[in-house]
Amino acid sequence: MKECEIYSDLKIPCSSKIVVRADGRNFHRLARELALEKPYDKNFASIMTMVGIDIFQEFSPILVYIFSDEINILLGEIPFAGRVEKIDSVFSGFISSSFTHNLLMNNQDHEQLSGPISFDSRIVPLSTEMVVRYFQKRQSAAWRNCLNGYAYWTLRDEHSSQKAVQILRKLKIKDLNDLLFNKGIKISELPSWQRRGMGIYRRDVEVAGFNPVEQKNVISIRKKAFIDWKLPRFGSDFFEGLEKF
Ligand SMILES: Nc1nc2c(ncn2[C@@H]2O[C@H](COP(=O)(O)OP(=O)(O)OP(=O)(O)O)[C@@H](O)[C@H]2O)c(=O)[nH]1
Ligand SMILES: [Mg+2]
Repeated sequence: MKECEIYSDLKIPCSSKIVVRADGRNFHRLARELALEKPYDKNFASIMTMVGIDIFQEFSPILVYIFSDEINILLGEIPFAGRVEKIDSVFSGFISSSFTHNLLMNNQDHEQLSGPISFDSRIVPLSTEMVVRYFQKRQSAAWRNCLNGYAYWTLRDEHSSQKAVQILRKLKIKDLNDLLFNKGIKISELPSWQRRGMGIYRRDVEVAGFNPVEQKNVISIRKKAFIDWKLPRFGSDFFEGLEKF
């Protein structure tokens, strides 16, 4: 029956980088089950970054970019000989499992969960020039998500969820800003990770060690995966500074 596995030979085009983008399935429900803080829950965001660290250790990507329940993984070296089905299935499986593992390790009561947690996954092949534009777009989505999230929960003080969504649809960015400002929320003063998302990438860190020959403590510089909670706005300079880009 091998001949029926018609997608198994599907491969990523040569000479492109790829982003694997994963998204939590039905996390609206999961947020309710875990009683996450609205619109942003730091503990949930932290668990998402732990998934990012697991991805870093397993697949050595250039960058992992996270906001809400979305994880973007920029890979320079394409794994599994570029086989699309293999990459998509392994990444979504790995991420679902890592998320559940980290959630439970962080004292989350598993009885709160109504069932298994899953992430979907898709592959986006990109030329090097398109990478910056791709991540700028995702960061704009993070910003929109932030505005909408605060505006939605502000409207929910007075309206049903259906009505709040209906009002939200009609509001332009300026109206959203005004709505939040009138409620005393200064959107530009919200934590950076809520407005711009979180990044994980390798950078130089100082590591303390002991030199047995010279019998003294030494500080050396190592590249280590680092969680950036205060990302800048994405631009070429950020990507040119990344290892392996
Ligand atoms: N309360 C709370 N909810 C969050 C947080 N981060 C993500 N979410 C929830 O996750 C959802 C993510 O949006 P979507 O991916 O569009 O919705 P989804 O329910 O996961 O639906 P599918 O991805 O289509 O399966 C948001 O609508 C929120 O309900 C958080 O920090 N706090
Ligand atoms: Mg989702």
